[in-house]
Amino acid sequence: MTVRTIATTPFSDQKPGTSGLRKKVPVFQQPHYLENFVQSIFNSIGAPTGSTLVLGGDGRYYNREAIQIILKMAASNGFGRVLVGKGGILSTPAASCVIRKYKTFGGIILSASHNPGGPEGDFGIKYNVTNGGPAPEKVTEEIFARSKTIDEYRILEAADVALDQLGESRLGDMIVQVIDPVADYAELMESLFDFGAIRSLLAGGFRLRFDAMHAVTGPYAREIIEKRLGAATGSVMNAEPLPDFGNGHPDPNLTYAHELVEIVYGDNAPDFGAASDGDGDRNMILGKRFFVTPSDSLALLAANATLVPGYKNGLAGIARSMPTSAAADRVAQALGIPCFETPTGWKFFGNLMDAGKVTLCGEESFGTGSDHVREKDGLWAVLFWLNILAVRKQPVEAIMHEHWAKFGRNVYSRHDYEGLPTDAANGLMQHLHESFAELVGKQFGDYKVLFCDDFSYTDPVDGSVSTGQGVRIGFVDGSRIVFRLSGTGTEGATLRIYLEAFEPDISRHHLDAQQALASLIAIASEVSQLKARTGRDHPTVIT
Ligand code: VG1
Ligand code: CO
Repeated sequence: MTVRTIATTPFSDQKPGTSGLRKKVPVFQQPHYLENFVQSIFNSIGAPTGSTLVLGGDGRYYNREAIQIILKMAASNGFGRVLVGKGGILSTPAASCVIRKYKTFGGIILSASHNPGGPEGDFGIKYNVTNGGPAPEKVTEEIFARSKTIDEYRILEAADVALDQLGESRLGDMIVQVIDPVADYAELMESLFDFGAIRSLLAGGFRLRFDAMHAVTGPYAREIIEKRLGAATGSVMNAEPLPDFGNGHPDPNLTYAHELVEIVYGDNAPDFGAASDGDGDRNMILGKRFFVTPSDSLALLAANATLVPGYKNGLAGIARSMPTSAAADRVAQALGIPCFETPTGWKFFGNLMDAGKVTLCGEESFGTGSDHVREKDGLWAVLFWLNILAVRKQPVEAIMHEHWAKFGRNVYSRHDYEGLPTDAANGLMQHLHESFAELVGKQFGDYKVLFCDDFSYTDPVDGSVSTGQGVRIGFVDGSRIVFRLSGTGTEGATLRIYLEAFEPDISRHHLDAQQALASLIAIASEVSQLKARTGRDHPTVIT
């Protein structure tokens, strides 16, 4: 086996977005494209010779090919060992768990998360650091800088590694250790939650459906929910991971998880429904004919955390991304703990968790997690809910209404406009920036603008500053509209409009969010000149 040094030239578009580098599969299949990025990672991170790396992905199209390339490159870049999930599979939270448990130098996760897969679909790659979390901005910036000047990469000339049986094999001077992708993660879940109580709940006739959406969580959910917790066989649906996710869009929301939604809103509905995304880090929570918004879910988990063994001593603090509703802030205030507001993307939570400042974190984009790993964790959120339901023995809807009665309701919705021409989307954001001065103090019906800004964040742990994180329009009554452009898409631009109004009046807590937010939705269109600039007046996806 010989190490080959291959001459290459840079690609100009390898800037990691909100969560790693995501591109269409054919882009990654170009000669040297993946290799350039992987070598740029290795060139930036300075792993000492003999270091251990974790490697796995969500099983989407091109996962296996990419794993073979990365293994051969790791072997020629001084790594001593790679822990790779069997079949090349590791969910994002499981990868984080393995990095932490075995104290490896870092890990590479192959995923484009909730984006569709297949030969014409999306692929992605990201690097996670020693704490198990996504590389912080200073690391991703360094990787991007290296990618712009790269002129060679190193790869071993060798036969492909067998990935389908557990055990160790040698690749050059490096050991490839194929691990069970589920075992360490399942053990961690068992250490946090009261599996006995959840087992009794399920044995008592409580019915649930978990939709793995033909993505990575199938094997995890089968092992944990059906095998260890005893849910009826078939409770986990679409459990077979497929390279194209069965032609689906593995995004757990009311639009894309419609098969589950029909069951949970249909006759003979189960008591609980949940879904996860392509790489297993997102979650959607449903009760019988009832949808829990991710922002409310974070708040509810925080308010009930001490019912769960892993959190029985309470929380150090909570963090939420800026566009996430302030429901969690109200709980934090009641608990007398801090609540941090960070930019979008899980990488901003890592420092807060490492410093012991926060225990729970969440994003409105169906992301919830805690300091048990350093990624958001879909199945963890589902188990957290099940543990609470096992203790409280009330329906999801009743628990949520009780929560609102106590804390008030932050009515919330996000409207996404996908596939916009990039110029139109940039122009709209530019227009908003130019309107700040004119908007402040302006009255729109019942709503008066209190402030406008572009969110920037100073990390309280390392002092790093992140600017340009989304335009906020805050109203006098605490309502809010936020505009952001997505950093995970691979086609045109996606505009996200986040809408939030606080409703203390219990007699209005049952209202549909779109109705309750109608005025804010109209204001958002007006101030952004949405129709004129994009030609659209209706969102692609509403969550
Ligand atoms: C989106 C979400 C963000 C999330 C990110 C990665 O980013 O809004 O909250 O952290 O996806 O999630 P953006 O830049 O498109 O808004 V995942 O499950 O795709 O890793
Ligand atoms: Co994801």
